[in-house]
Amino acid sequence: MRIIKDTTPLEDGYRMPGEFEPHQGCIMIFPERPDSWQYGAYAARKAFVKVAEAISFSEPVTVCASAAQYDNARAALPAHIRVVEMSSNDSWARDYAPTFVKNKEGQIRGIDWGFNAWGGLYDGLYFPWDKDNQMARKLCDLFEKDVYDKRDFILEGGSIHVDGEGTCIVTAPCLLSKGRNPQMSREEIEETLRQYLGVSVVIWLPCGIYNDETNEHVDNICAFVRPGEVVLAWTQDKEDVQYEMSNACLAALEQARDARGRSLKVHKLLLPAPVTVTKEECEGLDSCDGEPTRMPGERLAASYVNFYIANKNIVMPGFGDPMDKLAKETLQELFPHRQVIQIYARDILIGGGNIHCITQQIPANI
Ligand code: KQY
Repeated sequence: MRIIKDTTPLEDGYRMPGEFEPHQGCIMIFPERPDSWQYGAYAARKAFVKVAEAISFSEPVTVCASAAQYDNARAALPAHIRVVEMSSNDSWARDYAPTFVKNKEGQIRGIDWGFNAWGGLYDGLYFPWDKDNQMARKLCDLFEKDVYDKRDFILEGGSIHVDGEGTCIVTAPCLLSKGRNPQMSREEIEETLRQYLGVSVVIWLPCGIYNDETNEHVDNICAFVRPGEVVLAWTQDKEDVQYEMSNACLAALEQARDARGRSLKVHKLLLPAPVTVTKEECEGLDSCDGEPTRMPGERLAASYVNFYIANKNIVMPGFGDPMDKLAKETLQELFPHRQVIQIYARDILIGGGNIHCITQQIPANI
């Protein structure tokens, strides 16, 4: 594996493909961390296994597990899913597995962004994060991909969505947060995204999902379903704090033009009723640096937008909410050539993210 420091993907003719483009596989990480996953992570593991199985109908899945969890992961996952021992601090493959880019010949390279647990010592979510930060490079080695060293720029995979045709969507509270790249201006951040993702237009949303502890990652509020079309997390409840937030995002999307000069078609994906964490769930979580990880009644950032687009299916969360059915139908209409599989994901949500956050696609080399 070559570590590339002197050129950028744009200079070398690489771009980040849309998630809806063909994949050669998907990466996940087995859950273990006791202040993220309640009661020994047993329920979370079951949900992760269901997600891995659903994706494996479409594409090969590799699950990384610590030495301590290797036997459990191997026993819990079917034989056709590869398990490799790799240490990490937690299980968010979207955020610290490599972002992969591709050139016209179908060659794939990885990007190793800096990772500091969503805000480092300023407002990060745990310490240390050193093992997470090593994963992109280790995974590029494992998958035999050359890797761009961009550790001097803090970015998580869940904070970007691209259409593969030159457009990237981000949220301002995340990309401009003080815990990530406070020394950089918005223009400098945009230029970095241009150079590394091979995009020409960056669309800035003013916010994400209420109480999303990632500083409001885009992958919980808005996602491309194909070039020119996005889904946006939506509520009709004017009393909900999310109402203004989703409306502000709609206004930004309606104003925007993508890299090809198109206006975006926005499909609204209604949210479930607010999901809050219970006292019993909180009691199953270890404290984080001596502080309670979650407080009973805390609202979790539940959103159906946090789905994964696999080659032949869509793997989306359900919350045991009456809206689950409508959300599934909406995504099925938007992806008529993929089968939508809905997985009960409360046990992933309690960790602070959802199905998109625990997966990272590797583009196909075609
Ligand atoms: O990408 C994500 N949504 C990850 C959030 C991690 C939270 C750690 N508890």
